Amino acid sequence: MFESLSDGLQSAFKSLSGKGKLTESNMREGLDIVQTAMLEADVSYQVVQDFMAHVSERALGKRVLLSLRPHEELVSIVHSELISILGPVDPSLHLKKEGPTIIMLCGLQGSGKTTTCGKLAQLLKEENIKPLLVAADLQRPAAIDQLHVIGKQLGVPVYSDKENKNPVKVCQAGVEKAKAEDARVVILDTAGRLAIDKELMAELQRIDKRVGPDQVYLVVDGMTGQDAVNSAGAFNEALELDGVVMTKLDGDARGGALLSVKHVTGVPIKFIGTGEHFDALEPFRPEGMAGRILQMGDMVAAAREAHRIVDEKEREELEAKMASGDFTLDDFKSMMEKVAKPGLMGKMMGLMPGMGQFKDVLESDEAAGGIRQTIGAINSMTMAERKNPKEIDAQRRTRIAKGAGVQTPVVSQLIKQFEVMKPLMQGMAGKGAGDRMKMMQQLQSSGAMNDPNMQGMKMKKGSGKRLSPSERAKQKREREKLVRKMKRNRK
Ligand SMILES: Nc1nc2c(ncn2[C@@H]2O[C@H](COP(=O)(O)OP(=O)(O)OP(=O)(O)O)[C@@H](O)[C@H]2O)c(=O)[nH]1
Ligand SMILES: [Mg+2]
Repeated sequence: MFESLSDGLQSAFKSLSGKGKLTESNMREGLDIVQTAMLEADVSYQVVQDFMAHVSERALGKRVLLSLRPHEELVSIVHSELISILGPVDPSLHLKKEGPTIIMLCGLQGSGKTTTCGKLAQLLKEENIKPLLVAADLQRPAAIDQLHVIGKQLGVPVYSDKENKNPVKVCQAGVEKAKAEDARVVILDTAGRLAIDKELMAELQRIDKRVGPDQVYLVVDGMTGQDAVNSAGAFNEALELDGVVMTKLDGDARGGALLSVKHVTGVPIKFIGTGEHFDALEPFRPEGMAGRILQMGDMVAAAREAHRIVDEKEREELEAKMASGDFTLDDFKSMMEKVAKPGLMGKMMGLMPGMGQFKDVLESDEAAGGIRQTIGAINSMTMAERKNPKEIDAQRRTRIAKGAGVQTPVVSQLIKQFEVMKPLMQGMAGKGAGDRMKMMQQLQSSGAMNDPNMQGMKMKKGSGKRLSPSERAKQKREREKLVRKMKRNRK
């Protein structure tokens, strides 16, 4: 996720860390690298300018320049400014007490609307809330079948009417069906188009007016850059969005859409899609995301992922252990054996603080070897050591490393990582998905939202017009020119 943006920011911090004494010009160099990284990630120019204005103002302050560790100060400034352009987020679906809550998903063609319908249904099911999906995409006959396939896979009812050509009528009938079947949430899967067109907007507005959805979410493909985000502005003007679902962040998204969308639509991202499977939807947490971008990891997401991997019964056992604080390295080992599926480990590691740099290694062919090393290290510990890794001193570490045929730091790293993880897992254990969401909310409101910069920050709306290929090419050329210029200036 956002590798080049992350790498760019890391090199900015590195450029400062080697300096003995920091001057304003040193810091400006570092800031230039930050700005280049943002532009190269295809973040909207307006957003980059606002962002840099805030970061520079803080980074060039005396306190930072006189600090002994200015690069760390810059990391923390960039971190908090990233959080402020991404949030604050309200992750609640605002379910009504009485009657079904209607959620409408809209967006450009192929952005992931139908898949997200399935993911939301799965999330609701995990919370024992009954959803019903409505096939309101009447543009493609296959769209209706696609939703039925998803419904079958998830065991969730789907309403459709192939005879009816009026999406408003289909949605209304779907809501009636939900009432009759006691479904608590109705999710409308609407039609996408290749470009913004008046007809589509009018159709969505008719559904909005006549069916009255409680929540309207825009689904945006996170792989696309800022030009896709421009179209988001038009959706917001037509529909008054309640939030954005940003999909495909598991691919090689550069981050442009992610960092620009709130600025353009005025509404923050509510959920992110991180895979094609139905469990790959996460409530969006700006501070977690800022952490991931800065390769500081996201423990909450890692813990959540871990919960999803183990099956129900094991999960109960594991949760009981975690809740009582009995979670040992032995349990960690059996968890490792489970997650030793290709790709999964790298994903988890990317989410853990300080483990970001191992992600590439773990995703390579050596992945299996790395996991084997860890498992081997645990295997050469005594049971007492596995129960109480705090007691493993330097001497024991060396012994364990020898026994497992690994370097001593492998063992140290493992113990450290386990100690960080344990209290967090204990906190997350025994909580339902709803409670976990609440915990995340608490985490979120724990200060990140008190940022004074957020208040009164005016949202500029995009024109909503999709750029033509030649306009896009021109924009790209200009951006590249700017980046080249900045690189030259640095030399
Ligand atoms: N990797 C990845 N793929 C995704 C994600 N979300 C959706 N997709 C894929 O994107 C493609 C399009 O998804 P759909 O859900 O059909 O998109 P849509 O917006 O309903 O498309 P239309 O109905 O044609 O407008 C499918 O191949 C999905 O599997 C995601 O978070 N990650
Ligand atoms: Mg669809």
